[in-house]
Amino acid sequence: AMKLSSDYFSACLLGLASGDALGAPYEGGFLEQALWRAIGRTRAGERRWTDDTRMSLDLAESLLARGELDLADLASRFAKGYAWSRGYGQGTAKILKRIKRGQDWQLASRSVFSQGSYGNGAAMRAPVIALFYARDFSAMLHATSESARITHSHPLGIEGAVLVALACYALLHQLSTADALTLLTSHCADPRLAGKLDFLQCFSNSGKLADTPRFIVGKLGNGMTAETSCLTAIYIALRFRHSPFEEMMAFAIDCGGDVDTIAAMAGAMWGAANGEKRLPPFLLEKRSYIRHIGQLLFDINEPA
Ligand code: R7I
Ligand code: MG
Ligand code: MG
Ligand code: MG
Repeated sequence: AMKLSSDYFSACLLGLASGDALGAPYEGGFLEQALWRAIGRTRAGERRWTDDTRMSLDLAESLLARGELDLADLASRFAKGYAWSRGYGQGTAKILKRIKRGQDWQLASRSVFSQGSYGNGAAMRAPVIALFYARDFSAMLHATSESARITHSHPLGIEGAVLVALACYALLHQLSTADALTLLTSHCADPRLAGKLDFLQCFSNSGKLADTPRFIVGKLGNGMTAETSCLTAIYIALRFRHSPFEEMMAFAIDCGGDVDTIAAMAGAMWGAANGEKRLPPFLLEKRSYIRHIGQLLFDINEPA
């Protein structure tokens, strides 16, 4: 089996939380940004992260406690972890409040969008599944689409999650950018996402690195939906995979829109590729706990 190291598992989760925390001040309009200036730091001065990291930790804790994906357990952890101040997506917030009140998760999951959400909420936590199933590719694919069911059963919500999990998996296993894109293309069915993947392939073949954030956003998007954010995050991670984290982050901020989530997804991929030593060491909420969870996700993959 390929050699993996716990450093890269921790870095994937820390990269996710770092992108989230560093991107959060730029999300939303004037009011949201003013609010985040007021509540975006803990009393100790650490940068707080948002729903993206909270739900990723809920998912990791559930997988580690149950040893497999257990949707009832995961739904109750998502509900317990819900807090208004983390800026959850509107649909997700409604679903989690229903579960908190005791409604069955399967009923709650269809209460907002009848087909399930096509937001990026399932994709933003998909890196955790790539880590938990780092040595079982087909289990990873299956668990990623299953894990979307509580909040994001829409085909686009699911497919965005699968592409993000695959990209994390590819970078954790140190695949080349060309091989990573081939892998993603072979698991992409939706024509809208496939069209954007074609764009990434062209970018990778041309070796062109100078495209501006404005141009990339025009091609790939910067929204809250899976369709308009997942490929943007994958592009950013592949383009900056050998560059400093701060450069990747600056580009993500310049892209605007759903910055915390695009930077969380790109940050997770970047961390999986680069390991902990290259991550910026700023004061981050629960940094050592997040590192510890990454180590546990590594340990579960170690052949006894
Ligand atoms: O996807 P989700 O959990 O979170 C998305 C964002 C991230 O940026 C987080 O950082 C947080 O800030 O929220 O939230 P959802 O509410 O499931 O989806 C996000 C948005 O996508 C919704 O609020 C809708 O505007 C839109 N959306 C839909 N609109 C119409 N019909 C998602 N699905 C639908 C739909 O089926
Ligand atoms: Mg968020
Ligand atoms: Mg938001
Ligand atoms: Mg967001």
